Amino acid sequence: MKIGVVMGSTSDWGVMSGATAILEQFGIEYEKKVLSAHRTPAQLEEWASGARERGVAAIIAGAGGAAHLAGVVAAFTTLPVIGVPIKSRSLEGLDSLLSMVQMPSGIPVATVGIDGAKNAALLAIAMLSITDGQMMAKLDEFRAEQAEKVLEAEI
Ligand code: RP5
Repeated sequence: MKIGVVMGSTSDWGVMSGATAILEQFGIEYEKKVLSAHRTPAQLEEWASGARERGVAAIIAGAGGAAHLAGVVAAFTTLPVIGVPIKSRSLEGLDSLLSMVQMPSGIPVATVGIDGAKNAALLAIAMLSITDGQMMAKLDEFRAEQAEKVLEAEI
């Protein structure tokens, strides 16, 4: 199983690379793609609707502005879709957040915080861990290391 990572523009990569870094840290295969809901709608449909057949287990979709990318992806697949609202130039990402998190009933997008690409990856990994014991163990280890850092921190 792999994770699909899609973003609306190359300008999103600075944030979205945070998700792929986590996936690499956990040794998870992924496919990444730049596709836009408004600039390349036909190609986005093809990519999203074929994702399950390509062995994708969950999709992380990052976009800024009127960030309809994640919602459109969710319209074309029944795989879980995790939305990453990207901080926009004019409204600090509030527009991205609201357009993702307020999906109308029936087509959900699990939305993380603004620029929350790392958490999106961790959420996708948690989904994989439901049926993958090795992934569950890696997540436990990640959490334990995180706790250790907090406890060791000196001020
Ligand atoms: C969205 O518009 C993209 O996801 C990006 O966050 C934002 C700006 O895109 P560019 O103008 O930088 O290509 O579609």
